[in-house]
Amino acid sequence: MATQTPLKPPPLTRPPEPDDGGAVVLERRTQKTKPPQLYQVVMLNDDYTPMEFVVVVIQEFFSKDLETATQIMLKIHLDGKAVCGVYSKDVAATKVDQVLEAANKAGHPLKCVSEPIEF
Ligand code: TYC
Repeated sequence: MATQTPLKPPPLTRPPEPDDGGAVVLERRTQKTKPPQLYQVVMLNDDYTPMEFVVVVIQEFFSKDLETATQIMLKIHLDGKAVCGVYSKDVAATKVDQVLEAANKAGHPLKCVSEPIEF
């Protein structure tokens, strides 16, 4: 009876490391997925929109309580702009649309923009 030679394992791409536990890593990949880009919604000051309207908008669309909304409004008034919230791209764009639509309806020139956050 002819003895069969056992199948040879494929050649290693490199010698096994002492801590391999017998496993052979054929290829190491660097992680490809990045966390999604976040966007901040920045509200801008103007000379005409009433402070009370801005406070209500910040409360309603950015889920802030009265005190926080008032602080953000005052920061915009004093510094020219302030961040109202940080979101994914789509949600930030929706917030901007909601604010601009509410301002247009009320006849106020209130503006806000969304911008990618830089780290
Ligand atoms: N500057 C406005 C005023 O004095 C108030 C205001 C605050 C307007 C914030 C816009 O985003 C704004 N009536």
